[in-house]
Amino acid sequence: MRDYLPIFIIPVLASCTTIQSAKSVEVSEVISADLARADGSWAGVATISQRSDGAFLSLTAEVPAAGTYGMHLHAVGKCEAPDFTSAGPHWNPNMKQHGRDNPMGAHDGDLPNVEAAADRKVTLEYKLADFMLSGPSGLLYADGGALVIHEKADDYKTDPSGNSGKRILCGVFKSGNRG
Ligand SMILES: [Cu+2]
Ligand SMILES: [Zn+2]
Repeated sequence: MRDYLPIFIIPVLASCTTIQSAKSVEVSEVISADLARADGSWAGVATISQRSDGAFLSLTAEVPAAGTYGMHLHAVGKCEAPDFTSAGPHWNPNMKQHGRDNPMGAHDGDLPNVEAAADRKVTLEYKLADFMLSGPSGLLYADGGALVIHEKADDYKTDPSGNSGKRILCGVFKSGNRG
């Protein structure tokens, strides 16, 4: 009987490993931004979760019409309607140019375009590369940050903002569940 024992042990160990890795994703911090339109009405929410496997942005929002819209993290946590210029330029702690298709790019705040169908809803789950919340290179450093959605698609190359036009939705990121 002793000779057969290892055969039984192996599947048990394998299933324990699976359970442990599923549990090991820990969320250390979540920040959120309520998005407002130029008239001040609520248009959705964006959250950034700092997890053990990376930082993830999730978004649910309503845009004015079906279409493609540019979206960025901007450097200043201030959304003053109606033009939201108060949110400043794209978040850019590494002093790059705009756009993932720009050889001199990209800004840390450059995000993929979002698309809406006839229901005007946009949703996104996106992993942010090399993202930092705090410290001198972090989004929340000094004056915080903002998520901005623009009236047109971002062309991913034209400095400084991808020809994405006016700012139509804006939300300020602030600290949430720390710890
Ligand atoms: Cu922008
Ligand atoms: Zn940019």
